Amino acid sequence: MECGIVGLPGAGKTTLFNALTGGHASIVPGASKPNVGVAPVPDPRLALVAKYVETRKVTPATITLVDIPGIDAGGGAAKAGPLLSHVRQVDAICQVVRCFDDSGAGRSIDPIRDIETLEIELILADLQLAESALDKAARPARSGDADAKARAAVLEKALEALNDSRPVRTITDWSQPQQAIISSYGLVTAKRVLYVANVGEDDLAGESEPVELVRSHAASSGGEAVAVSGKLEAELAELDEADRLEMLEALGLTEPAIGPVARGVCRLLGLAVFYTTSPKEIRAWTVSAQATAPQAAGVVHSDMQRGFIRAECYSVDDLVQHESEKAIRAAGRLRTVGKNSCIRDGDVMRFLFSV
Ligand SMILES: Nc1nc2c(ncn2[C@@H]2O[C@H](COP(=O)(O)OP(=O)(O)OP(=O)(O)O)[C@@H](O)[C@H]2O)c(=O)[nH]1
Ligand SMILES: [Mg+2]
Repeated sequence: MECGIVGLPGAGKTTLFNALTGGHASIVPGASKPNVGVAPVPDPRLALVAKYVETRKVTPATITLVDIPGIDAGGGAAKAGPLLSHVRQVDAICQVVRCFDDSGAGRSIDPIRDIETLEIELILADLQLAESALDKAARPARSGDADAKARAAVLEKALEALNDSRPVRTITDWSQPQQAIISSYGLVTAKRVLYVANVGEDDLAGESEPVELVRSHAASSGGEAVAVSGKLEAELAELDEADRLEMLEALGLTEPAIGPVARGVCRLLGLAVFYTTSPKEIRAWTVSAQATAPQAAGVVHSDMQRGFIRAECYSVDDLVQHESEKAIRAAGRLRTVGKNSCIRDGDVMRFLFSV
């Protein structure tokens, strides 16, 4: 799963990126290149699987983060477009919204102003991309090319929203083929948004009014919101595990920010997690919660999807209760699922296949 980090200059994107990935990207303003890093997704259920199933290696699911330089108000598509080219292919967007005091730099706290300012820039950049894509599709569409006609119709509908200052994600009645077309263009406003309210050290619980404003904005626009102190989290990421846990507890926090951020992105994208086990490796995978068993197999290996026969599954809860795969089988709790079954979040799965 991939997530792009966007926001106005100085919102704290790179600080958050460093905190989440344990990276050391420079936080001097005016960077021109994106930072790319990978963060493991914390998962208590994976730890439980590893507790009961013997293995040599435990591999969590990961989230790839792409931190791009700040997009300025009034920069226009010419400025935002090249920056956004780095996040066209990601699955979701994290929009960092400054809720910490930056009055030293002469900036007041006004998260809704900031959210709307950035959104205008994103809409302008998408407008330019969609218009030029429509230009390209128009001629073959006129001469009867069915594929180009379908693309032109999708782009026209997207442009109608953008011209009306609405993000493309507000269009919710795409057919499945149309959804595939719109995704292929990588319009940033077509992606789901996790708003990250970057709070100061005086509001670690995220209870201040600016954070509430971000939450209600997210709720009313089909997004999600989490409150995180990027600066504090970046400091935490520098500590070793024991010191980090001690400091988290002293601050009244239960876990580092990657937890709520990763869960927020999973909820936004409607993802489920499943596990595979072997003596070599136990591993967590993410897949659409609507996926069938063969589609889940395809996340592990395309051969497993192609040659899918059936899958044997059990829940992590069953594993905790029965303490071994053998005992689960003996208790009749092992389920066999076929090609048309949907997966269940939190299942341990073994795929039987033949190619
Ligand atoms: N007090 C406080 N300061 C923060 C926080 N997060 C970031 N900052 C400060 O804000 C400044 C900008 O942080 P960056 O992480 O570089 O922000 P950015 O959004 O990546 O900025 P650009 O890439 O230039 O757009 C730095 O001086 C940070 O130390 C925070 O949670 N609290
Ligand atoms: Mg930055």
